[in-house]
Amino acid sequence: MIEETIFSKIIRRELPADIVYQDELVTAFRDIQPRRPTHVLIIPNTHIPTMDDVTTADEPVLGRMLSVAASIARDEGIADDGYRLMINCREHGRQEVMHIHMHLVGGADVGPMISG
Ligand code: DGP
Repeated sequence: MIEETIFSKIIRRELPADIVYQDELVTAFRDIQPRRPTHVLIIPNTHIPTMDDVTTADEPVLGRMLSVAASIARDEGIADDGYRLMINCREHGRQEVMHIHMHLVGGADVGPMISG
């Protein structure tokens, strides 16, 4: 069995987190190290370690992650000015937590897409 991460415990509410949205497919909570005024992580409730593990069977949850991100952005009042969505994958993507998560970042200019 692939080892679960701290995010599975957040989904099951065994560890504290500022959860802003949860349904049968996804959970969204505020990042512990926010890079901008709004920094929310949207994750599948099932454990998918990396984007490289995604299959066509995951399309419903991946679509839900996007629609929930758009909805949260509107709720946060950052949609008109815009925001960035990011999913990091493995070493070169600097993925730290091996449970796929989409970063929703905004509330201020997020800078160039890739620095350096
Ligand atoms: P990434 O580099 O894409 O794997 O980003 C992982 C993010 O997860 C990072 O911005 C910090 C956040 N994070 C790590 N552990 C926790 C936690 O226990 N709670 C919350 N809310 N966020 C966490």
